[in-house]
Amino acid sequence: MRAHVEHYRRVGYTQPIDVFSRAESVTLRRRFFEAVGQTEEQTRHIAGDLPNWHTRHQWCAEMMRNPRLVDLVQDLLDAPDIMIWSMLFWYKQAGDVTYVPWHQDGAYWPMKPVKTITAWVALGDVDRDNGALHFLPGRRTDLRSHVTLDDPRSEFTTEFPDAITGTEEVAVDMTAGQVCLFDAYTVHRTGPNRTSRARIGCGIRYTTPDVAFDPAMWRRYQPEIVMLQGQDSYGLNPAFMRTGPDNALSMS
Ligand SMILES: O=C(O)CCC(=O)C(=O)O
Repeated sequence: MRAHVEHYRRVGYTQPIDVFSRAESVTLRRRFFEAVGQTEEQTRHIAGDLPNWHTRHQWCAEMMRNPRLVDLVQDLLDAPDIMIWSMLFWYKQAGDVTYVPWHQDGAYWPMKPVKTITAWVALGDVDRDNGALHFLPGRRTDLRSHVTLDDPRSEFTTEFPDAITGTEEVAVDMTAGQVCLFDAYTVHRTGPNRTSRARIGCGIRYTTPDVAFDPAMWRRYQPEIVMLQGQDSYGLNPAFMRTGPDNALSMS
């Protein structure tokens, strides 16, 4: 078994894996700043989510279709038919005090069954000081009910119910262009950005066509599903199916 699959099956996430070259990651980062109208030198808070650019920007569609990435996702999903249902940019501008509390993604998602591999792409170097991913290692198959969290610095209003100590968690430092993959049951968080370097991550959510999304339940953003490879022989999500971006900016 490939080492990253073995690691993922044991602890719920992979070690950082080289996918995009440094040059590619520089281009992705530049495209991101162009799209949000900011520069590396002058970063600002962006209110709200940055969802589903895979159906809006050609460079994002190319990122999610990167063959090295799809190969990794296929290993973990272990299925020939793969679709992407969402892409979310996670942006922490320089000095961003907000954090993402401990959570399981699947606890928020109206999908049946709950099945997703997230590929979190580092568009720049990421470490504990600027908001790295932290995991609670362990492969889980249950979702816990999250409890209310009343903290203006938290990105979410609920969090994973169990207290987690510093000795249990693992922070994952990444270099630009690396990818960390994890599943919908894995408990994770990110801290604030205490540096003058913007931290940009892109979470690409992959699943399989046997998963049904509940159209009534989505509030913050809706799934936008694009088939990556294989076939959708289930047809469970007609309201969310898309073909791809209409914007021609490519990665180069
Ligand atoms: O990058 C972040 O700040 C949070 C990422 C996250 O929680 C996710 O992709 O599920």
